[in-house]
Amino acid sequence: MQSPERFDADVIATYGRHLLVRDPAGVLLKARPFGRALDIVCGDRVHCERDVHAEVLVTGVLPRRSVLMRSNARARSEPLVANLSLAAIVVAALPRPDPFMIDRYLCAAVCAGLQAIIVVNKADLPLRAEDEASLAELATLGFGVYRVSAHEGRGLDTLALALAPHTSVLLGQSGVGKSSLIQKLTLDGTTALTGELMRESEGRHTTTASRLYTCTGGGSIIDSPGVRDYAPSVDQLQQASLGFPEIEQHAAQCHFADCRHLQEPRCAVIAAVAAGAIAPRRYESYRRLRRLYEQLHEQRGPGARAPRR
Ligand SMILES: Nc1nc2c(ncn2[C@@H]2O[C@H](COP(=O)(O)OP(=O)(O)OP(=O)(O)O)[C@@H](O)[C@H]2O)c(=O)[nH]1
Ligand SMILES: [Mg+2]
Ligand SMILES: [Zn+2]
Repeated sequence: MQSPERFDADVIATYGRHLLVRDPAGVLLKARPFGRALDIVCGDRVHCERDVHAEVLVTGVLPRRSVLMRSNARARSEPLVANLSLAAIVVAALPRPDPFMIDRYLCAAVCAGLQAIIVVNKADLPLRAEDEASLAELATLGFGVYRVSAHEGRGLDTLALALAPHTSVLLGQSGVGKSSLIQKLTLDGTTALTGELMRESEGRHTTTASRLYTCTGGGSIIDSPGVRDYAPSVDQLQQASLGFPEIEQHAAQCHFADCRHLQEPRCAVIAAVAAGAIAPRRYESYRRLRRLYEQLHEQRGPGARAPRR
């Protein structure tokens, strides 16, 4: 019998058990996983086999360089997208930004070893003063803030330059304009707002599955479905700082090695907040994420308590 044709491919999109992969010649092929155990996400690189019926089967996932994860409703970690180097958190004047969600995305990105930036889309609409203030805090911490407008084309060249060296993912609430940006930044994103990964919701198109596109200015970018809420994976968060760079900076000076920076005596983080070196809103965000982190650990049941360090 003729041996099957074997090749490695990039996963462009997944819809349940249906996969879209790109072969070495750049051809998009429908594929399906061979076996139940494979957990495949957009951005994965996979081993493929074309069987006698010319069907493409994915037989294995190559080791991931990076993976962005989330906690699901049962507090288990789930991969969202793989092999990326940058996470772009998209916000807009409307729907109003949720600074705590932005912080959770930033923490997850930092802990996954990714570079993280904020993209403020709809620059044609004014942001509220308090939203400007939280963006200014993030800029101070070193996160790049890019002001763009998919509608007016403003800031897109600068953003394209920042994305060029990377495989990135656009993350953020539904309606901030992720797919609109993909349409402007990519060669193949013309269908991002109308394609098969869309669903009509409240009279507009909303993305239902992640998909990888090729940027006009270099690099690749993943469009992802908007979420109401995002919980990072508890397995991935760094235990001392949960991924907050300014907490990380002070945590080493805390009296207790396993300090949670909540009410422990001689906590350097609490002292830094009191001294004005850590923004109170960011510290509040840290406390909320710490509570969520411990709650997710508890949810996993006895024997799976939050490790103190
Ligand atoms: N004013 C303004 N509106 C914009 C801009 N970019 C996108 N929009 C509008 O914002 C709405 C949502 O855009 P989408 O691109 O579908 O948003 P999304 O983030 O992909 O949403 P989901 O797929 O549901 O997560 C649409 O009505 C767009 O026309 C912009 O730069 N300015
Ligand atoms: Mg979309
Ligand atoms: Zn502390």
